[in-house]
Parts: sequence; C-alpha cells; structure tokens
Amino acid sequence: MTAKAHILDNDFPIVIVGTGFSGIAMAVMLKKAGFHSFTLLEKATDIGGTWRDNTYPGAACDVPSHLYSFSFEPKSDWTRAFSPQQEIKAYLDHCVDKYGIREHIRFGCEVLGADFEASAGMWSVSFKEKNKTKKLKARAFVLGNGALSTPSNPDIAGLEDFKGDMFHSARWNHEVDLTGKRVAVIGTGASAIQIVPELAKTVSKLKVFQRTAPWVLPKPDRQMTGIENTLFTNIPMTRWLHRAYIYWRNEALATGFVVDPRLMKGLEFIGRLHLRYAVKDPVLRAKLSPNFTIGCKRMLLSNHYYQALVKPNAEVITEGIDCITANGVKTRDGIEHEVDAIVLATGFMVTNYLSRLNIRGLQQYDLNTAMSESREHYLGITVAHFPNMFLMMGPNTGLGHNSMVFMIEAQAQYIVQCIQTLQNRSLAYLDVKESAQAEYCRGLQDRLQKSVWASGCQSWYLSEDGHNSTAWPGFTWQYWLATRRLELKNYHAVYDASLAADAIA
Ligand code: N01
Repeated sequence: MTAKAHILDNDFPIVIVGTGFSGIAMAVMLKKAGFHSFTLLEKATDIGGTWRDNTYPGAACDVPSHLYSFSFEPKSDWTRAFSPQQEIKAYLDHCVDKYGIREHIRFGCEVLGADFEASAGMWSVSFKEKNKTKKLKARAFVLGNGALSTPSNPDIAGLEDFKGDMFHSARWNHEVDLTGKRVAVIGTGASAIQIVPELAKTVSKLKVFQRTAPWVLPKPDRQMTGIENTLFTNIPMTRWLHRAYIYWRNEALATGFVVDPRLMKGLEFIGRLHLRYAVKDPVLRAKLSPNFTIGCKRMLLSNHYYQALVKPNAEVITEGIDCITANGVKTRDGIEHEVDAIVLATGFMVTNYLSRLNIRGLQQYDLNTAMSESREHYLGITVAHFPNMFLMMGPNTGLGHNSMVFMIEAQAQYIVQCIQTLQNRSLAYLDVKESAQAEYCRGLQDRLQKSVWASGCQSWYLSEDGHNSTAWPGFTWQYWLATRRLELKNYHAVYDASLAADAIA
C-alpha cells in the first residue's frame, strides 16, 4: 500500500454491523476496492449471522447452493444441490479466512445505536462490549444486521408457565434430548417444515400447531455427483453455466410474483399434486390445503414435511391456541395437549427489525421515526437525513423467488461506490434527497399493489396496516441495474473544506 493510500484509508474508518452474508460481502468488497480501515461489530462470538444461529435439526437452504453463494467465491464441491446449514457456515468461515476479514471483527460487541456528527461527517457508533458502553467513529456506517436475526416469540398467554423445555427454532437447545419425548411445534413456516421431519423420526408424539396451512412444493434436492464436482473444479465455465441456469430458472418465477399473480396457478397445481400424493387421508389433506395464492406467504420446499405428518406419531392441530399451561398447549376447544417440550418456530421480528437500535441522523432525526412514519428509503440502502449510513438487506429488498446473496452483492458494490465518491471528492457526506426516495418508493408501492404479496394473505412481508416494506417487486436483474451506478443527482453531496485538506495532506 502506498503512503498516500495509507493516509487516505486511515482517514476513512468504516463500521459494519454483523458478520452474516451481508457483513462479509461488504468487507470483502471494501478490501477489493482498497479500503482496509473497517471494523465489523458482531454481538456473538462467531461469524455467520442466520447460518450461525439456526442450528435446528434439518436446517438447510431452500435456494440452490451454487447460486446461494458469492459470485466472487464460487465453490465447486457443494455436497448437495441445497446444502445443509453446517456446510454454508463452513463456506462463510472459509470466505472470512481467505479474504483476511477475521482480524477486522470485534466479537461480543452489541451495537446499541449511532449518532451522526454533521460537522465532521462522522458517525459515532455506540456498542456494548463486556458490559461497558464504548464508541467507535466511522465515516461510513453499514448495517448488515438482517431482518431475520431477532426471534419473534408468539404473543400467547402463559409462555412463562410451561414447566418443560421450550426454545425458539433459531435458538435451538442442543442440550435437550427430545428422543422419545412428546413435542409440540408451534408454526408451519420455512423453519418448521425443516424441523418437523427430523423430530418425527425420534419423538414419541409430535403435535404440530398450524395457524395457516402453507404451500409446500417438492424440493429438487439431491447429492451432487462426483462427475459434476470434477467438471466444476476443472472447467470453471461449466460451474458458471450451472449457476446461470439456476439463476434464470428462479428468475422466471418472478413473472408470477410481480407481473401477474395468476401465473402462480401452475405452481399451485404442483403443490396440490404434491399434497395429494403424500397425504391420502382426506381430512388431514383438507387441514393441510392452503387457502391463499402461492407466494403470498413464503413458498416452501420439502420432500419430507407431508410425509412426516402422516406418520402415526404425528398430529396436526388447527384449533387456535388459547394459552400455554404448565404441562402443554391448551387450544380454544378447551383441550390441553400435554407435551414435554415446545419448539417455537414462529419466525422473526422482520418489519421492525431496526427498532432496537437508537440511530440519530441529521438534526437528531430518529431512524425509527423515519421507518415508521414516511417509511421511505432509496434502493433499500440509503435513507434521507441519515448520511453515509447504508442498509444491507434493507427495506423492500427481500425476495420470494431468488437468491438474497445476489441482492447483497449488488448492495455491497453500490455502497463501495458511495464510499469511493465520498473519498475521491473529499465530501463530508452524501445524503439521499427526499424527493428521490419519495419518487422511488412511489414506484415501488405501485408495483407492489400488483404483486402476489397484495393478493390477500397475512404475512411477515406486511406490517399491521398492510404496508409492504420488505419485498422487492421486480426481477433481481432490475435491482442490479438500479444499483449498478451511483446517480449523484439523487444525493445532496456536502463538501467540507477541512476534510478535503486532511485528505490531501
Ligand atoms: O418463520 P415464519 P420461519 N400462534 O414467519 C406461526 C427464512 N428462512 O422461521 O402463517 C400460532 O415464516 C405462523 O403462522 P401464520 C425465510 O425467509 C429461510 O419459518 O402467520 N402460530 C407461521 O406458520 C422465512 O420466510 C430458510 O398463520 C404462530 C410460523 O409461526 C423466514 O426465514 C429456512 C403464531 C412462522 O413462520 C422465516 O421463517 C428457514 C402464534 N401466535 C427460514 N405466531 C432457508 O432455507 C406465528 N405463528 C433460506
């Protein structure tokens, strides 16, 4: 590194929150762009985000691994088409070590909030480390803490009364041996449908509490063959073609998600066939038949879920839950379902995932207020009055049809462009214009009205008043196009002479 680059780099401290796919992508891309003065603050003692936390039995990806991985770090030898959690976590560890990211991470640091000091163009990020509150200064502040990180415990009376073992799917208690036990699973989302088949193999009684029947499609999962892995290793073009094939196959699904939900009928037909084939009992089949358009809630993939529910030790309970008692789950019909353990597969705090952070931008404007009042943002990455702050997997960037890693990479390269612009032009800060984000969000909300998420179901994509601040209503290549170039006309670029002098010195 040249002396000048060193000075400039030190002048540009960057703080990244989280070490999941987002934080790691951001760190690698910063390094590739020549920025080395960044710190990742991680509240846990290990990297991996959701792939560290979700260790429940059966945890695996529902997007094919050859696509659910970084384009800059392809892996030729995934063991399965859809890899298990341990393999994805190992892949992330490999990325962190290969790109020298680990030495930038401060583990055990929980970010509490941040304040923007306009005169210095600096964020002051506060965090808790070993029970002490500390601060770090940063010219750029990147929030890579995803929306699927804070478990949501259900709002059911009596949770604290239960005398047996109870834990959330994302906080699996591996000390508890559930073999031969009576176990309740509350929830039937993406996590539950992976947990249920594993539990059904070993527990004496499995009671699945279903509020809404999900759509479950067959999962085209399989072991990767030796020939494929040899080809992918020795002829990288074949691996690239395989990734491209998966990408465009998934991308085709967007037509039903965001162009015309009527196109989802074909998938619904496959879902019904899948259910009919696996569940012969008409009463159980009726219970498991979804009553909303496929894709409105997350579309699930499993070859084992329905098959587990027809086992003699399994029971699907659709009666609403009244409360949790000391001995089990009491339903509204007055029946108490006695169990030894309860698994809460009840999802995450998605729509308000930033609410635990106290972030104040220009003139002390509060991020929670911005997110709950105007709810506007630009590209899901920047928010007016929060200069030099960047969100990853932020609002309206979630997908139902393709790989989030693709979106994360698009965001990371956009943020690098912003940071390069700040540095190269000696700017104090870039603040997205309110007019630009208003126009952007108007377009988004118009398109969301026609999307599958607006077809009339309740889901975590929507807030209580029905506002969709989670999903991206387009093809992912459209997002890539939108983030490919930083359009400065959409930002207030604020110049500060003192910073410019420092940088030149
Ligand atoms: O959570 P969910 P999840 N009483 O919110 C039910 C990602 N993911 O952890 O449908 C009774 O989807 C709730 O019922 P209902 C993926 O993006 C990815 O399963 O609201 N039930 C629902 O059935 C996914 O979308 C992978 O009526 C209650 C369930 O709990 C996201 O994580 C794997 C209830 C929650 O389902 C979240 O999935 C796993 C109550 N009070 C997860 N409250 C990959 O493979 C909630 N429920 C990449």
